[in-house]
Amino acid sequence: MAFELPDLPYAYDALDPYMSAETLEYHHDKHHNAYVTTLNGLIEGTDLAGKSLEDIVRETYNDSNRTKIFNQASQAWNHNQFWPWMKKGGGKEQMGLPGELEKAINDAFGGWDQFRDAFVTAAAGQFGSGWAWLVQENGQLKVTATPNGVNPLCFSGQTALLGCDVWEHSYYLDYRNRRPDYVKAFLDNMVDWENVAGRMKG
Ligand code: MN3
Repeated sequence: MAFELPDLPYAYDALDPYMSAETLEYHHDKHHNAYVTTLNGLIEGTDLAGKSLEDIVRETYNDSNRTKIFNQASQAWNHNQFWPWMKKGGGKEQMGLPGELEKAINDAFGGWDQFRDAFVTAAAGQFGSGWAWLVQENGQLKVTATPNGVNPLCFSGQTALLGCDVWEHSYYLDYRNRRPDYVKAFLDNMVDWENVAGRMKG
Protein backbone atom coordinates (compact mmCIF):
# COMPACT_ATOMS: atom_id res chain seq x y z
CA MET A 1 0.00 0.00 0.00
CA ALA A 2 1.48 3.26 -1.10
CA PHE A 3 1.08 6.35 1.05
CA GLU A 4 -1.52 8.86 -0.05
CA LEU A 5 -1.66 12.63 0.18
CA PRO A 6 -4.40 13.49 2.69
CA ASP A 7 -6.87 16.17 1.65
CA LEU A 8 -6.41 19.61 3.14
CA PRO A 9 -9.02 19.57 5.96
CA TYR A 10 -10.39 23.02 5.00
CA ALA A 11 -10.72 25.30 1.99
CA TYR A 12 -7.59 26.88 0.53
CA ASP A 13 -8.76 30.30 1.72
CA ALA A 14 -9.79 29.17 5.22
CA LEU A 15 -6.73 30.67 6.92
CA ASP A 16 -6.73 33.95 5.01
CA PRO A 17 -5.36 36.55 5.77
CA TYR A 18 -2.90 34.77 8.07
CA MET A 19 -1.92 32.12 5.50
CA SER A 20 -3.00 32.77 1.92
CA ALA A 21 -4.78 30.40 -0.44
CA GLU A 22 -1.77 30.63 -2.75
CA THR A 23 0.57 29.46 0.00
CA LEU A 24 -1.72 26.59 1.02
CA GLU A 25 -2.25 25.47 -2.55
CA TYR A 26 1.48 25.31 -3.31
CA HIS A 27 2.42 23.96 0.09
CA HIS A 28 -0.14 21.14 0.12
CA ASP A 29 -0.57 20.31 -3.57
CA LYS A 30 3.09 20.66 -4.59
CA HIS A 31 5.43 20.35 -1.60
CA HIS A 32 3.50 17.85 0.53
CA ASN A 33 2.49 15.85 -2.51
CA ALA A 34 6.13 15.63 -3.63
CA TYR A 35 7.21 14.21 -0.26
CA VAL A 36 4.56 11.49 -0.48
CA THR A 37 5.14 10.47 -4.08
CA THR A 38 8.95 10.56 -3.76
CA LEU A 39 8.78 8.44 -0.62
CA ASN A 40 6.57 5.88 -2.35
CA GLY A 41 9.11 5.59 -5.15
CA LEU A 42 12.05 5.21 -2.76
CA ILE A 43 10.55 2.45 -0.61
CA GLU A 44 8.83 0.42 -3.32
CA GLY A 45 10.20 -3.12 -3.24
CA THR A 46 12.30 -2.52 -0.09
CA ASP A 47 11.86 -3.89 3.44
CA LEU A 48 10.25 -0.58 4.39
CA ALA A 49 7.28 -1.03 2.03
CA GLY A 50 4.14 -1.70 4.06
CA LYS A 51 5.52 -0.22 7.29
CA SER A 52 3.88 2.75 8.99
CA LEU A 53 5.18 6.24 8.36
CA GLU A 54 6.12 6.49 12.05
CA ASP A 55 8.17 3.27 11.89
CA ILE A 56 9.93 4.39 8.71
CA VAL A 57 10.86 7.72 10.31
CA ARG A 58 12.24 6.03 13.44
CA GLU A 59 14.11 3.30 11.54
CA THR A 60 15.83 5.63 9.08
CA TYR A 61 16.72 8.51 11.43
CA ASN A 62 20.51 8.94 11.61
CA ASP A 63 21.04 6.14 9.09
CA SER A 64 23.44 7.67 6.57
CA ASN A 65 22.52 5.07 3.96
CA ARG A 66 18.84 6.03 4.09
CA THR A 67 18.93 9.82 4.48
CA LYS A 68 16.84 10.37 1.35
CA ILE A 69 14.09 8.09 2.66
CA PHE A 70 14.19 9.71 6.10
CA ASN A 71 13.86 13.20 4.64
CA GLN A 72 10.78 12.31 2.58
CA ALA A 73 9.13 10.18 5.28
CA SER A 74 9.63 12.71 8.06
CA GLN A 75 8.33 15.54 5.92
CA ALA A 76 5.31 13.46 4.85
CA TRP A 77 4.51 12.80 8.53
CA ASN A 78 5.16 16.40 9.55
CA HIS A 79 2.75 17.77 6.95
CA ASN A 80 0.11 15.15 7.76
CA GLN A 81 0.11 16.66 11.25
CA PHE A 82 0.58 20.27 10.18
CA TRP A 83 -2.73 20.85 8.35
CA PRO A 84 -4.97 19.68 11.23
CA TRP A 85 -2.86 21.77 13.62
CA MET A 86 -4.56 24.81 12.05
CA LYS A 87 -8.17 25.77 11.45
CA LYS A 88 -10.35 28.70 10.47
CA GLY A 89 -11.03 30.68 13.64
CA GLY A 90 -8.02 29.10 15.33
CA GLY A 91 -5.27 30.68 17.40
CA LYS A 92 -5.36 31.81 21.01
CA GLU A 93 -6.78 35.24 20.12
CA GLN A 94 -9.76 33.68 18.35
CA MET A 95 -10.49 30.51 20.35
CA GLY A 96 -8.60 30.77 23.64
CA LEU A 97 -6.91 27.74 25.16
CA PRO A 98 -8.54 24.57 26.55
CA GLY A 99 -8.22 24.63 30.34
CA GLU A 100 -5.96 21.61 30.74
CA LEU A 101 -3.55 22.93 28.12
CA GLU A 102 -3.50 26.41 29.66
CA LYS A 103 -2.62 24.87 33.02
CA ALA A 104 0.17 22.76 31.51
CA ILE A 105 1.60 25.82 29.71
CA ASN A 106 1.46 27.87 32.90
CA ASP A 107 3.17 25.08 34.86
CA ALA A 108 5.95 24.64 32.29
CA PHE A 109 6.63 28.19 31.14
CA GLY A 110 5.06 30.48 33.74
CA GLY A 111 2.35 31.73 31.38
CA TRP A 112 1.21 32.18 27.78
CA ASP A 113 3.48 35.16 27.07
CA GLN A 114 6.57 33.26 28.19
CA PHE A 115 5.58 30.20 26.14
CA ARG A 116 4.89 32.37 23.08
CA ASP A 117 8.28 34.09 23.42
CA ALA A 118 10.06 30.74 23.77
CA PHE A 119 8.30 29.25 20.74
CA VAL A 120 8.89 32.29 18.51
CA THR A 121 12.55 32.44 19.62
CA ALA A 122 13.05 28.74 18.84
CA ALA A 123 11.39 29.13 15.43
CA ALA A 124 13.33 32.27 14.53
CA GLY A 125 16.60 30.76 15.76
CA GLN A 126 16.35 27.60 13.67
CA PHE A 127 19.00 28.35 11.02
CA GLY A 128 17.70 27.47 7.57
CA SER A 129 14.84 25.03 7.09
CA GLY A 130 13.20 23.17 9.94
CA TRP A 131 10.42 23.04 12.50
CA ALA A 132 9.62 24.50 15.92
CA TRP A 133 7.83 22.17 18.33
CA LEU A 134 5.86 22.05 21.54
CA VAL A 135 6.54 18.55 22.90
CA GLN A 136 5.59 16.59 25.97
CA GLU A 137 8.44 14.63 27.55
CA ASN A 138 8.12 12.78 30.86
CA GLY A 139 4.87 14.63 31.46
CA GLN A 140 6.54 18.02 31.02
CA LEU A 141 5.97 20.48 28.17
CA LYS A 142 8.96 21.99 26.40
CA VAL A 143 9.82 23.91 23.24
CA THR A 144 12.35 22.53 20.74
CA ALA A 145 13.52 23.23 17.20
CA THR A 146 14.82 20.76 14.62
CA PRO A 147 16.52 21.03 11.21
CA ASN A 148 14.92 19.94 7.93
CA GLY A 149 12.43 17.09 8.55
CA VAL A 150 13.65 15.92 11.96
CA ASN A 151 10.70 15.62 14.34
CA PRO A 152 9.82 14.41 17.87
CA LEU A 153 9.39 10.80 16.63
CA CYS A 154 13.20 10.74 16.44
CA PHE A 155 13.60 11.28 20.18
CA SER A 156 12.36 8.55 22.46
CA GLY A 157 9.86 9.75 25.04
CA GLN A 158 8.80 12.86 23.12
CA THR A 159 5.21 13.40 21.99
CA ALA A 160 4.59 16.11 19.39
CA LEU A 161 1.83 18.39 20.66
CA LEU A 162 2.38 21.13 18.03
CA GLY A 163 4.77 21.81 15.18
CA CYS A 164 5.32 24.91 13.09
CA ASP A 165 6.84 24.56 9.62
CA VAL A 166 9.52 27.22 9.31
CA TRP A 167 10.73 26.26 5.83
CA GLU A 168 10.53 29.38 3.66
CA HIS A 169 7.86 27.74 1.47
CA SER A 170 5.55 27.97 4.48
CA TYR A 171 5.64 31.74 4.87
CA TYR A 172 7.63 33.55 2.21
CA LEU A 173 4.71 34.47 -0.07
CA ASP A 174 2.79 35.99 2.85
CA TYR A 175 5.49 37.29 5.20
CA ARG A 176 8.64 37.51 3.02
CA ASN A 177 11.59 37.31 5.44
CA ARG A 178 9.52 38.08 8.56
CA ARG A 179 9.53 34.57 10.02
CA PRO A 180 8.74 35.76 13.60
CA ASP A 181 5.58 37.54 12.38
CA TYR A 182 4.43 34.32 10.69
CA VAL A 183 5.04 32.28 13.85
CA LYS A 184 3.17 34.82 16.00
CA ALA A 185 0.22 34.72 13.59
CA PHE A 186 0.36 30.92 13.68
CA LEU A 187 0.05 30.82 17.48
CA ASP A 188 -2.40 33.72 17.80
CA ASN A 189 -4.68 33.16 14.79
CA MET A 190 -4.22 29.74 13.18
CA VAL A 191 -3.47 26.91 15.65
CA ASP A 192 -6.32 24.56 16.56
CA TRP A 193 -5.55 24.43 20.28
CA GLU A 194 -8.18 21.68 20.78
CA ASN A 195 -6.07 19.44 18.54
CA VAL A 196 -2.97 20.30 20.59
CA ALA A 197 -4.71 19.62 23.92
CA GLY A 198 -6.05 16.31 22.56
CA ARG A 199 -2.50 15.03 22.07
CA MET A 200 -1.50 15.49 25.72
CA LYS A 201 -0.94 12.32 27.70
CA GLY A 202 -1.83 11.82 31.33
MN1 MN3 B 1 6.40 22.48 4.44
